[in-house]
Amino acid sequence: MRNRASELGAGLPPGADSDAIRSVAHEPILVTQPVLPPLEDLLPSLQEIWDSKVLTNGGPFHQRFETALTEYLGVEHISLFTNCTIGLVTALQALDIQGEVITSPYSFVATAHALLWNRITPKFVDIDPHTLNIDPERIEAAITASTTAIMAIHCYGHPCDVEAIERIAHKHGLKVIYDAAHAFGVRLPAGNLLKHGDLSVLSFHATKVFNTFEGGAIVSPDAQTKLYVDQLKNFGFVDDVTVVTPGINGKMSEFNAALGLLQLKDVDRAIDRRREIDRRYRDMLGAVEGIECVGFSGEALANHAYFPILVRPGYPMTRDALYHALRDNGVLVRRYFYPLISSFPMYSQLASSREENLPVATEAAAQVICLPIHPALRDDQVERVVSLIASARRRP
Ligand code: T4K
Repeated sequence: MRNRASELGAGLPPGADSDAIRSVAHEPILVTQPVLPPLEDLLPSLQEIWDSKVLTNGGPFHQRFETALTEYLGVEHISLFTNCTIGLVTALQALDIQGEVITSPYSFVATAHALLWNRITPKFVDIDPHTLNIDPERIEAAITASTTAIMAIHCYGHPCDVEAIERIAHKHGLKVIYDAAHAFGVRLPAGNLLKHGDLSVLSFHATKVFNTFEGGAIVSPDAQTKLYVDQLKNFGFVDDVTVVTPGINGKMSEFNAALGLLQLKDVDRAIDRRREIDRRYRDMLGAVEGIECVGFSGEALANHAYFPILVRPGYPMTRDALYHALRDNGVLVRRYFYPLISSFPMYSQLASSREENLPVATEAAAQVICLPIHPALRDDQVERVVSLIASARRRP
């Protein structure tokens, strides 16, 4: 059997680089790693929770974290959630979305599952080849009498073409929900990304730029919508004897909120380190034939949540060969987002799931690899990843 690990690194000239790679060959490099505060910094908050015995249901940490987040994110109305997926399900309920919703197949499966959980039919449209976000030009042709909304994803934290999407939504009377799971801290040159659309939903999962272990939030445009979202995430209660809507339990606990409050202090530094890593990758991979870095380059407005590359036909190996070779060398890269959501069995029968409807997404899913990026990633590890990619040899 062919030794994939030896195919990478075999093309390196003898010397420091190849020696370094060989010496760290089995140190695993994770695609991401959560940022955590020093444990002792969290202990006073834990003590407060233990003393008060208020563990959940909108306690003091929940309220403080919610306020701190509105300030950090520059939005007025935010509702904390147990995770982004429940946030997406609730957002659809809050806007009373039914029928068909236009969305992208190039995302984490939770985006479309939130639709199915509401018995809404996803209508997949293709993506833009540069941003890998939903292509606004494809949306209009997919609108039918049953279409009620657009669910767009700021994939990898790269902003959607919000102006174009909202023009179409306005013209056709559609709601817009942004799956902003990847978009914490992303800024637009003008305005606030999270103020676009009817609702935006964030994720604070362990693998995200900003984490509360598990967690998420819905950004609402006004106090009335936030109030309804808050009722929906608390079983529909408005007071202890009145239930106005069939809500769910989407509440964030005091532990997660206390952690979030602390995490906010360091998130800018974490994003700055991600930006440095992004720049290093782009500088070094720019010269590698057949490797294309996705998204916008190290500009100050991005959060650098992911570092996706596309392995084009000009590269000496296929995407999957590179993926396995990197993993065999301890670089635990991931293929976000392969397979396409539209290919999973609960979606594949839909007419919009046909491959010929989704050529750009199909190609991206076949070529993408997300490289390791997180604040604890060292420069020598970035160099090792790049050296492995740059040293691949074409198979005879
Ligand atoms: N919408 C979009 C566009 C999303 O990407 C997601 C989630 C959602 C909605 C839903 O958000 P949440 O409901 O989760 O808030 C991960 C995450 O579980 C998922 O949150 C995320 N997107 C998705 C893209 O990736 P996996 O299966 O790749 O994670 P896992 O466990 O393999 O972790 C990846 C690496 O991270 C590991 O190699 C090691 C490291 N890791 C991970 C965890 C969980 C740690 O070091 N510590 C940890 O605790 O799904």
